[in-house]
Amino acid sequence: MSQLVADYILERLRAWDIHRIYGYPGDGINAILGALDRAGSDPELIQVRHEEMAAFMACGHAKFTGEIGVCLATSGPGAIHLLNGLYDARLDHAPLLAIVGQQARAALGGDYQQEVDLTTLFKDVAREYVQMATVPEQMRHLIDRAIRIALSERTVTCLIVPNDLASMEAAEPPHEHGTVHSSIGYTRPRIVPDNESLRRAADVLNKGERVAILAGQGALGAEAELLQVADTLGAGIAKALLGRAVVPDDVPYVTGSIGLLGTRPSYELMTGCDTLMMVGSSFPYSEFLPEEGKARGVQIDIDARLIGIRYPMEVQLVGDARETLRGLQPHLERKTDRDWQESIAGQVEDWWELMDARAHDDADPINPQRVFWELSSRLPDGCILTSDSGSAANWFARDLRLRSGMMASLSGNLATMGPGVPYAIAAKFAHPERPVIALVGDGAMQMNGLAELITIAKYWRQWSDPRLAVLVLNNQDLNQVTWEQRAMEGDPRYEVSQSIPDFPYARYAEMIGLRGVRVDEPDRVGEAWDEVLASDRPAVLEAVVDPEIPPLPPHITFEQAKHFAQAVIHGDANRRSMVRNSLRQMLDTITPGR
Ligand SMILES: Cc1ncc(C[n+]2csc(CCOP(=O)(O)OP(=O)(O)O)c2C)c(N)n1
Ligand SMILES: [Mg+2]
Repeated sequence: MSQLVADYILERLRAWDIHRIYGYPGDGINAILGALDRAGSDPELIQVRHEEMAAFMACGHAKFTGEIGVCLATSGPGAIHLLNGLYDARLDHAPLLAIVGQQARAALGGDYQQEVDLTTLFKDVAREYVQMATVPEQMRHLIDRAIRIALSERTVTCLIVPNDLASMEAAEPPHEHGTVHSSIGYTRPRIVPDNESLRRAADVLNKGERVAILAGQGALGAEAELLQVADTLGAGIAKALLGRAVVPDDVPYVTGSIGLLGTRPSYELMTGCDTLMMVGSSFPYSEFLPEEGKARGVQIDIDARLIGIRYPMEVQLVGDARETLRGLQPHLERKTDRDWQESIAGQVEDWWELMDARAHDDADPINPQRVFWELSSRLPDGCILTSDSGSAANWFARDLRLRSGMMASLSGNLATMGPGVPYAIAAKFAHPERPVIALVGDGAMQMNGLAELITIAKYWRQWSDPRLAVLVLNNQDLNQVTWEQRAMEGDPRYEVSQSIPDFPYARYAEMIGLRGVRVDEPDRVGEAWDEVLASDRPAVLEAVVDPEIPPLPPHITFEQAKHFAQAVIHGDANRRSMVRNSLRQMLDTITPGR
């Protein structure tokens, strides 16, 4: 039976075990859409509101499954819209294939309508592989290579398909000179360092008296191994944001997140250690790592390009985190002196008490930390959390006690606004039986989250467990940046850029058939969570929160305190409540000696 190139593309995707595509139509991909229609629902097309969201969803799919995510957009404007989501995937090493349409081959180079040089446009974000198909015989290896390269390099690849080509008859490459004969399939190799390197690493770790472990997303799936190594070494474990769920927060020596959004115990762990082991992380901020020369370094990463670039490492182990930790374990000696780990555990305990106290600090009307504190004890088993960029990311990083079996992600390296809701949608499609919770600011909701609620309203009935809660922090402010302006520039809040309009998030949710709960009293936050987490359909929890609660770093530097004071002196419009609400919090975070 004859088959069009478009049908062939889908058949090949199926052969690669790809069954879902996030996309948006346009005449550059009409042939592919026709083929999707003929294909029934394998692969199924999930229709989004905006192509950037399709890219975020494909990225979310990759992050929550370990599989490749696929998105589809039309030529010109559709392709351009994908870009930010593709960069999000690229920077966080999520494998993703973007399929985009293009004008007919005969028109290319003719300043034709919607003609954009897509190969050049995608050359940076998909630099490992971006190709435009020109003849049907090429299609097989273009797909095979785009997928295999995305998976093996954990990156973004792009396939550009001119619309006339997609509706031509499909053809396999003939057995002759100048053709390529590819095949499907990718098996992740077992990558482990040699024994000599493991022994050298163990020697460094055994000699250390105060070992700190920093784990990132590369350590996902290595929970047991990390905890065993940390136990043997009497170490503490701090987590990079993308590794938020690598080890649970109810382990006494897990210090939580690191960095600007991190915890004080993580900061102390890094500044107090004499040996640092980084596992599957490329956490960028050196001021949160030990000072050069103060600690010996061991690093485990699957990608040699990412080793030894954040802190000088004495032993570099290129390998899979779990396998490498397993290989390391027999060489490690159990530390008899447990003081270091016990002191870490003590700090962690104090920290959680501080979080509790902070969550209950007065605010007008609700302290955002209270919203997360109330959620923390209510997190359903096996839930998946997504966070947007903004103040929510701080509380996501600090205030939630994740348990084993949960998943969590955000835009780690690009730190873009917008992925909170689309990641959550992708999580529901990938794991319909698990409750999903998105933590999003009102700015991000207005940027795109509100529109993607429509996607949720369209699809939620397909999910076996309908629970998808979207928390909106209604503070009528682009708060994270407001605080950055204060703390980093010493500038007062710039009303023109920072203030955003109020919007009835909960009522809007109700209007489109979802559940909507609005809460503006601190003591009602708990029941509001109970309600949305028990809802028979996706729900928006709109929490009216105080923008004057500082999402400050765990250690505030003298410089930042000075800037903050300056902002106040310069007449920050909100200074009275700001001073009342935040000075105390700031003081209890100042690190002695800084
Ligand atoms: C696409 C994009 N634009 C701008 C920024 C800069 N930025 C980071 S957080 C933020 C404010 C987010 O505001 P909102 O979503 O309301 O969250 P809040 O901090 O107020 O809780 C901005 C503007 C960004 N990270 N990404
Ligand atoms: Mg806001």
